[in-house]
Amino acid sequence: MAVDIPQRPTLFIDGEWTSTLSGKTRPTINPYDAQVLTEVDEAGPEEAERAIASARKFFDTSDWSRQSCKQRCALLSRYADLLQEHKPKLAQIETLDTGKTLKESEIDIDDVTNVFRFYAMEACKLDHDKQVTGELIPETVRSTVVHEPVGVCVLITPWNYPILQLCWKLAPALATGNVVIVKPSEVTPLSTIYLVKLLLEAGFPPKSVQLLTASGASVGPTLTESKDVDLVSFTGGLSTGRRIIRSCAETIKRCTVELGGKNPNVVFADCDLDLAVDNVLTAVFTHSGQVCSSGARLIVEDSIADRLVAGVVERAKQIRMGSGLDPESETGPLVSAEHLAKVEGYVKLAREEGGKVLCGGCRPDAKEHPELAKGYFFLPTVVDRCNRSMRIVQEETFGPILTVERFKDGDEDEAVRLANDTQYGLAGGVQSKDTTRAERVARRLRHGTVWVNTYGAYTPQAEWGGFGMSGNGRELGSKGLDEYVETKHIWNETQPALMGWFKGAARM
Ligand code: TXE
Repeated sequence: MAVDIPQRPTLFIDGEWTSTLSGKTRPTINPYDAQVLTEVDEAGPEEAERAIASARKFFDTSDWSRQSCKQRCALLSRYADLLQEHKPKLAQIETLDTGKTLKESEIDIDDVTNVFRFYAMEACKLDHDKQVTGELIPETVRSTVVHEPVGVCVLITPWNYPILQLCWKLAPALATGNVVIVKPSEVTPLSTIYLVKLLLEAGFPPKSVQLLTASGASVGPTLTESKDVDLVSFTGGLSTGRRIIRSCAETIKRCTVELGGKNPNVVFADCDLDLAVDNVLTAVFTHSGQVCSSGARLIVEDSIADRLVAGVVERAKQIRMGSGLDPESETGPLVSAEHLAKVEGYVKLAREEGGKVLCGGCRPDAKEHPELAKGYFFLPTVVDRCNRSMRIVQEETFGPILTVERFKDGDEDEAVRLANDTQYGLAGGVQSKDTTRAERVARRLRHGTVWVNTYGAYTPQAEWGGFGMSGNGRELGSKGLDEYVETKHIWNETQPALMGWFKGAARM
């Protein structure tokens, strides 16, 4: 199948595909071989201003936000069908741009198809106004709670799951009648361009969506500071998240952020060892560790630690790396040269801090694997002898690096203490055959999602998001919809009378 890589113009503003006035472009690179896939338009503040103005006008003057949910949700369902129809092409584009395997790209598309279908149903629940009745409401009053869209929503997404992260925001935002300005990562913009084209094909009004391909630095401040933007939903790194929250504070705009994690995977001695090894591998090495919920911290009970770690190392060495398009590949490269340098830096740091690298820790050998030499590959890495004082344990490396910490036999409290001893709180795992204990520990973890005897699954019906510095707000589930909804109370006095509060009050 010929790959349909989106071509310029790649900005979608005021209902039209367009390029920048300056003619500025940016290459997008295939991380498998460092070749340029294509050039996309690089928007600047001027294009961001135009997109905001168009979105604002459309939200304020069109009937889009006043349509019945049924009408909008028909579009969502149509979109879900289109995602499936275009899955082969869309998956190829995602794989070329991010380096992830085709299988992972396809799973992402299936997952977000379900997210669109879920919100097509869920949003309709908000179409019914809530009548407030009871002894606190006078009989003459009609008290109604109604739901409205928030308005102009800026959706800023990262490079690790471009399709998935965008659709988690797009589906609830559009289902509830908002207007969106989409800003994908400059590292992986291609699937987002394709997704916007499919929105138009599904029949969403052209001005309900605007697309800016650009770096965060060139359009970010214009988008997040604007008084005409009502909401920013951001997924990305901690330092950018902080900057965005500060910038949104000026206009008190709604702002939800998902900022990654440093996620513990707690393994008790009574686990099924083969299952635990498998879960630890899946948790940390899927998509080369470029996953916000990656189980990068192994916290293991002393008596089985050596056996478990040996099993993980043995299997980590066998992970087949390669082109995401090759069905034999189990994992692909890191996303960029810059990110590879960051991951390499963390392994160097780990060694300096006293960690013992048991496998990986470098790029694949170029003589042994010449086919991997041009790409940004990094071997699955296990670092033993780690503790909480080390930066490799505290900071998100976002690479295929597993750190190993041990806790005393039988000391559940210590396991929980270690697992919660992080500035983040996005996700975690518990591996134990004792399901009562596993459930108890899961409830004690200060993390937004906890997997027991598995790792990584999610469902559109259940909320996703973090405690602590992993962010605020939630995506997915009914709370994921609430982020995009304003709630209004209408108190309607049907038999008005003088209130008589001020003595001077009288009929004129
Ligand atoms: O992310 P950024 P980067 C983590 C991971 C990674 C680190 C840095 O640890 O190594 O973050 O990655 C846009 N105003 N995560 O630098 O900068 C940017 O263009 C508005 C975790 O790539 O956070 C992109 O679209 N937007 C994460 C998006 O923010 C701005 C997934 C994310 O980029 C902006 C990816 C600004 N001032 C990385 N500056 C997760 N939570 O899953 C940048 N952007």
